[in-house]
Amino acid sequence: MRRILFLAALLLFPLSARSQTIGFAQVGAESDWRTAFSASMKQEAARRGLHLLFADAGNDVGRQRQEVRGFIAKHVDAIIIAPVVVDGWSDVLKEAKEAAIPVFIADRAVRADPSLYVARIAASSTLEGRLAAAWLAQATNGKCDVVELEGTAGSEPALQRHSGFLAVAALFPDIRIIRAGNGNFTTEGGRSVMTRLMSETNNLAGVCAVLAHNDNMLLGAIGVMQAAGVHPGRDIITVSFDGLPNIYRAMLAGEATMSVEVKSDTAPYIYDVVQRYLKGERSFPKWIVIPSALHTRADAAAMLERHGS
Ligand code: GYE
Repeated sequence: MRRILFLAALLLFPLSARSQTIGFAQVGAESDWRTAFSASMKQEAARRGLHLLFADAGNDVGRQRQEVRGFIAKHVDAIIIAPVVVDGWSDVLKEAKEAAIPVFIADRAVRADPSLYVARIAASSTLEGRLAAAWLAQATNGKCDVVELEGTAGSEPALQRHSGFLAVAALFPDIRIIRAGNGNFTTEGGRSVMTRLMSETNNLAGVCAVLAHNDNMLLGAIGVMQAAGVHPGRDIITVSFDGLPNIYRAMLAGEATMSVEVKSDTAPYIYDVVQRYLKGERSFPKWIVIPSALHTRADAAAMLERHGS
């Protein structure tokens, strides 16, 4: 009898009282944005009493797929993936589905059958690119030769910021991307690609703006421009994405012009969806969009304050 009571108690023990184990497959640590996002995911997991398995893929999608397979083998309660690149996910997502482990996509997108994951919680890189082009068109009366610093090849923000920008820029025949190069979303990558682009354009002769797919690449590029006697923020308009403290500092120093802020403290939105799912809720929009907003020097000081720095 005692034994039966014990078993019954075990069965009735509410699932929510058990610590949930969540596997999070993170891209890497390539940028300030990424570091801030990782911190948000770790802090919020601790606050909610979630057991977080955190895997840093070092920007390598092969390694990231293996890490997700490791989570499946451990029978975690849920998996969150911030995918390095959009392609190559279908098999792993099917394996998670077969193991009945729900998958949530955070930040970057995947190109896979949407029925293979519960929902994506992320900002719209397309909208960010459009906003950047609309702002630039207005700032330059629709006339601007642009040099573009691209993020990781095949990653959703690099693809969509580029195509979103082009979609609006195409409405202005005198806005053109005249050169582009890949800086992998890192400060060092921004430095090296800018060094090459400077020599190809005779130190940006005739160039009106630098469009960087993230703040870190732009911060690297700013140093290179300055060393060559070009003054970003004055001679050259700068447009970037992320909106983290270092870019607002550069704006206040007159070295950067505009950044589209991409929220990085998004863990509460993400875990809300995951935990609601684990409690039994089943109807979620496929894409829960986190809004992005544009900032210039006019509100750089206020933004720094908001970041507490
Ligand atoms: O803009 C960049 C990072 O996926 C939104 O990845 C993210 C991007 C972010 O490396 O700094």
